[in-house]
Amino acid sequence: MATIDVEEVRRLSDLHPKPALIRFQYGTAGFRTLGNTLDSVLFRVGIIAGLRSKKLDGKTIGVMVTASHNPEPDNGVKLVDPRGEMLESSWETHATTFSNAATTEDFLFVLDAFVKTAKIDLSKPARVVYARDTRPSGPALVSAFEDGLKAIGAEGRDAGVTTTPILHYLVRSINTKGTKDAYGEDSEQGYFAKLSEAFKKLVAGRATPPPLVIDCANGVGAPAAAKLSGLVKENLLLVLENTSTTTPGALNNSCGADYVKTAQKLPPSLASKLNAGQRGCSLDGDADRLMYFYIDEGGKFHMLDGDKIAALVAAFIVELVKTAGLEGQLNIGVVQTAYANGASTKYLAERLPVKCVPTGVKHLHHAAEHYDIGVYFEANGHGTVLFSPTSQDKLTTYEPSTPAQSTALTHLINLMQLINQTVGDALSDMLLVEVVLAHKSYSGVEWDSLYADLPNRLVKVVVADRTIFKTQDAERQLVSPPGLQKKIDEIVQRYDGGRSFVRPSGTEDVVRVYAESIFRPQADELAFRIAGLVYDETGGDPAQRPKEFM
Ligand code: G16
Repeated sequence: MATIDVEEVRRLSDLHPKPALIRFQYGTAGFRTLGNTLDSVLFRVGIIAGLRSKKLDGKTIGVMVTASHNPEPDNGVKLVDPRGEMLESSWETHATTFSNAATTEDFLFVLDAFVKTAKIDLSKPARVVYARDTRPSGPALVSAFEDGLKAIGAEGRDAGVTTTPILHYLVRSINTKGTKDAYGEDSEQGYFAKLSEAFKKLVAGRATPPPLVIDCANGVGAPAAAKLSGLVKENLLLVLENTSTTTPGALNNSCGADYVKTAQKLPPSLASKLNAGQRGCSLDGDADRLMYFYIDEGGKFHMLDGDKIAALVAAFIVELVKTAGLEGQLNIGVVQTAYANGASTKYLAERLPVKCVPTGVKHLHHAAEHYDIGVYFEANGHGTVLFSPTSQDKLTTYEPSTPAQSTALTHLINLMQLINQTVGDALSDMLLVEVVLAHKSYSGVEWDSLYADLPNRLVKVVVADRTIFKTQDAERQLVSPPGLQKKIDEIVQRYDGGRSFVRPSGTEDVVRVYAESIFRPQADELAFRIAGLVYDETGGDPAQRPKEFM
């Protein structure tokens, strides 16, 4: 059995020393912090990606270098398992352990122990495909990562600068190539061809809608949306805004999906770009989240978030399944998190089974796999639809008995091609929304009127140490710091239809506070009160004490 080339690992590891005093953590979406502290993490991720591939008999593992919605100085990295899904959670712990070994010698010790306990056959091949977003810190981090691949003898395929969902697509396509589960051609071109062809079939014969304005967050979604635009222009005109991928500091700055969701406002840069009633949408920095919006005749901003996307899409799929004659034969369900607006949960639960899980696509994805067709969306616009192997078999072998059944069935089959089932994908989701709007002849107004959102507010609180915050019940209850949940409950009960919860972010050094109520001023006040309580009880940066934000 082959062994680790200890001298080579030592030599390369010495080039990527771990900074003292920083404790890294594989969080909600991998490692994420200031880009200039991540060099050693990237080197070690290269090694762990190689080991993961060896452990899985040479299957290709994905690695994405991105900090998604975070500001530009941040960066991050996450691993993608062979079917394009997030890394198995036990390996998240191993990745954290690797990243925190203080010295090269400590790292060699941890590495050797892990190879033995995980019984990794080092003679197996290792294959890794990787990509990065447009952040300036990306190239140096990729270079550190490549040293990690070299140290473990893994074969790397550089997918260049691309979106997170495209990287997930590539992983699955590479691993299923030539099998009955082949997912698509393993190239960016193959991805765009798959999506655009399915989209064209789904909207054939429908009226061309007014142009859709896309806020690309000045990130990697800009070049990707430009490629897509050229392929779908006969059916859908895309107007790309915030495409400055090389302007320092522009990424996610007062634009993008996270800005829209948190500020509940139109990005200022779009103020003169959107006519009344016209649809607009925002991507985030790596194009895995999507928020829609429109401005009404009175100039009021209306946000169509992940919950509204889930409602639109789930209702459409239920209708198609029924029309196809498959009602009762496919079990359809929706997965949300505690951030889902109470009104959306009510709307969906009246029609379908709805499950609530902790934040993080990995949790939603796994829960959605329990349905034949699982629709999952986080309120922040991150989500997709999964068709289980059973439903795929059923849909492809079912024999419709009427022309209407046949048409609905064809639409469902094309939807399976259009939807990126590996992970939330802003561009795929955008085409999906456009398909439903075209089929239903909905503008943003009709879509928005499916249900009325309960007024809500999301606030970030900078505290001294967010690791003291521990939750239970799908993050709806705090168990630590002790006694804080009781105080939250006491405040919440004073508000009509009040609901609030507090949880530590897994991607930013903050604690998040969510609040909703049946009246706008109360939702804002509740969020502010709870944020103030969290700050006062746990200590925080005085300059960052939550201020009134109405
Ligand atoms: C990531 C995850 C999402 C999560 C978000 C915020 O999104 O993929 O599932 O909702 O972080 O997580 P947290 O509240 O723990 O910071 P992205 O788009 O930043 O990769």
